[in-house]
Amino acid sequence: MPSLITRLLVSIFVVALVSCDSTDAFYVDAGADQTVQTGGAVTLVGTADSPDGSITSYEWVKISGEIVVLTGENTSSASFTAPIITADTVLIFQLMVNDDRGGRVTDDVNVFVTVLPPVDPENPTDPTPPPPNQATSLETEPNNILSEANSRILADTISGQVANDTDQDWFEVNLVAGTNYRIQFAGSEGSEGRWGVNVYDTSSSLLALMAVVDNSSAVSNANLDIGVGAAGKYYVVVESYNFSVPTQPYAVTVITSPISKVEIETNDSLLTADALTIAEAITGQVANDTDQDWFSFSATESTNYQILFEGSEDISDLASAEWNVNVYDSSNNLLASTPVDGSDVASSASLNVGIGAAGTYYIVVEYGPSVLSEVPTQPYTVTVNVL
Ligand SMILES: [Ca+2]
Ligand SMILES: [Ca+2]
Ligand SMILES: [Ca+2]
Ligand SMILES: [Ca+2]
Repeated sequence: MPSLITRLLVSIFVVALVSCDSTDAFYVDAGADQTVQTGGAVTLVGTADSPDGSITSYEWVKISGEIVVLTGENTSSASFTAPIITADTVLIFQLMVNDDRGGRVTDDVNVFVTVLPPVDPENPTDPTPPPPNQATSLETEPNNILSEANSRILADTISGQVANDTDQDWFEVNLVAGTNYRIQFAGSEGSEGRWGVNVYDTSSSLLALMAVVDNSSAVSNANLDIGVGAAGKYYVVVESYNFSVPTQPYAVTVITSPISKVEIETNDSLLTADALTIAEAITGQVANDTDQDWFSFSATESTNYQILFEGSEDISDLASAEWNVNVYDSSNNLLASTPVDGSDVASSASLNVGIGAAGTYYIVVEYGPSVLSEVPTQPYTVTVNVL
């Protein structure tokens, strides 16, 4: 018969083995790291297993980051609303799980909170907004004037509807200088209705306009890229375009643009011209019949340059729009000019200019008024190349 001490040692060894087993197989996983937009809903889902015992408690604790209110923190799945932030941040949560054998395991998870919507890493160049029925928020009427603007567009995809030819839907957005923004618009009309998507500053000056025409049954996505010269409040306004009232909902949101060069309004004079880099396209838009878009480039002596303009208005009956593309020297002398008819699917124009003296030269894009032509409603690009 084993001595008492031997029996005691064996018992301790067995207990140690069980304890060891229990801890080895007992695991918890707090889930994959997540990225959400400020104000978004977050659900943390943990998984845990104690093969030799049963789980007695879950506890989610935030161990780093802004204050949040957790619900379900004593269950396997906790949720909270991401804090409202002005700069990207990270929250770190820990899930602690106990079992009835005295085991305890923990795991951490990071939640990255971003000011702007996260860009799909699989498709970083052309993020597509969700269709209107998947919008995260609804417009709140009345939102028909600047002072009634809805204010959550930067945090949400908003779904709205243009009720009649006088309904304007105003959405306020805080933008900063130095960042390019993309207004993503989605709507499926399948008829003659069309939307006008406008950007205004706080003085109600129109900075950009895009008409969205959709005569197909498919969702029509349209992007309007803008840059602003000063930080502050700006307004995205959706309305019917040219009295063609759409009947279906639309979705609109604002994200950071994947385009590196976008015109910065107001750029309506030589002194406020946007600087171009040779061989790098810039995207712009002629907002109305008085909008001029000035772009400057540095030319070297005795060099020939190509000014390449690309734009198309070939959408429904808006095809009669026309641009003028002009080249000036720094004394405002017109060196070259061409109209661009937007009626072709791929409308483009190429102006070749020989530069005698080194200096700063200017390209000006504007509405080309001629018989029957209308103000363009679609974006264009301009590129200066060395010939
Ligand atoms: Ca509305
Ligand atoms: Ca409205
Ligand atoms: Ca413009
Ligand atoms: Ca302009």
